[in-house]
Amino acid sequence: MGTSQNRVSREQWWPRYSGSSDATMGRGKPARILIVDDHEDNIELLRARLEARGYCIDTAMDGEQALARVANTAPDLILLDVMMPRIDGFEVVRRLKADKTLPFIPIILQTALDSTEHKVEGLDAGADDYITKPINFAELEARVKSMLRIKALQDALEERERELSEVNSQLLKMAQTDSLTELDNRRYLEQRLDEMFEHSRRLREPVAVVLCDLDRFKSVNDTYGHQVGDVVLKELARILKKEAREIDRVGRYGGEEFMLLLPGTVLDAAVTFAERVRKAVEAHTFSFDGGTLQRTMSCGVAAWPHPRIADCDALVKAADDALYVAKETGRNRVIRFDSQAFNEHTQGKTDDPHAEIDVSDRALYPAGAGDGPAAGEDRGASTRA
Ligand code: GH3
Ligand code: MG
Ligand code: MG
Repeated sequence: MGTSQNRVSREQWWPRYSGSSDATMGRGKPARILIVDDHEDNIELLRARLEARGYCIDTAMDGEQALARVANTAPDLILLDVMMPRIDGFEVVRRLKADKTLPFIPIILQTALDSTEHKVEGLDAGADDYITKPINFAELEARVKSMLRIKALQDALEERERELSEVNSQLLKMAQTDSLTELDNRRYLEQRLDEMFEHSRRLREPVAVVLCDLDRFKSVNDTYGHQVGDVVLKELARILKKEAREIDRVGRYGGEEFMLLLPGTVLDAAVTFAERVRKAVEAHTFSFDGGTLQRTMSCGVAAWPHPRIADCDALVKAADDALYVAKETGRNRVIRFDSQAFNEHTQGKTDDPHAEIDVSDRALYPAGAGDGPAAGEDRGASTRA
């Protein structure tokens, strides 16, 4: 049977309040009350009574001063006179309640006007309660306490919301991140590629995918143990991240396979980039507790637009096919989809052996499509150095 064991009890996060004359409302420090009135006598009277009850009092002599005080330090409650020169109490309420940067501050209007009209206007303006002058102190104290209780609940609720939203963003981050390398995980990468591809298609901008796979990585595990294998993967992730631009996405696609998404990048530029990364890995000495080792990496590169790449899945498959050829033809190399080396190796193995490959601008940007690059424009120039 499910018991209350799993349930968060109210007391765990609803604030406790004693209902006594405790001016701290269970928060450990006295509540701060701002008294606003244009008559100093009224202020001093209220100040004396409330201070005697343990509240911490701040004062303002008009609406403008009141707004300035609140902007400086938000009080826990405001006792606000209605009739004041220039900015009256109603206007102060309106402005404070419209300010979304402020926490919830209960406002009790105090007015000499015992008319329903004024009460309604005050409450409509956003005041939380009102009290009529001449002030009955016992009643005022009860209303102050009641408002401070609501404030404590509201603050706890806001705090709880902040915590929940923090936890939510942590969870979201976890759902998108590979825990070992802290790179994007496969699901998130695929999501990003979908978006990137759609964006590229819309704007007729190129997009490239590089798939990388460590060579003979199994032997690292077999020789040095799985933990050292993990160290190598983490280190490789760091190298990839360092070589990539800010706008590129770098992720872990599978065990020792990594994927880079390069927006605005044509095939040539993506191959140059992959070659640079491959060299960086080859030159790197992986250090671990008790030794060092060297590794190489193979890469497959593909880019859109390409006559044989119709969609996102085809783009990934093209990069994967190229990676396969890189492995088959000796590892530690970058193979470009549709290159001579690729085609020689895959001849007779393609799904469509009659497919003619035309990589001219005409094929990539058919006449009438309108948005192809202008004559002489270097499509690679905008991509990477
Ligand atoms: P190839 O050059 O053909 O890619 O050879 P390889 O040994 O790298 O490839 P293979 O697919 O035979 O082995 C991949 C190895 O990667 C096997 C698997 O145990 C290891 N691996 C996958 N994920 C992890 C991981 O998170 N940590 C560690 N330490 N090893 C992993
Ligand atoms: Mg007045
Ligand atoms: Mg491998």
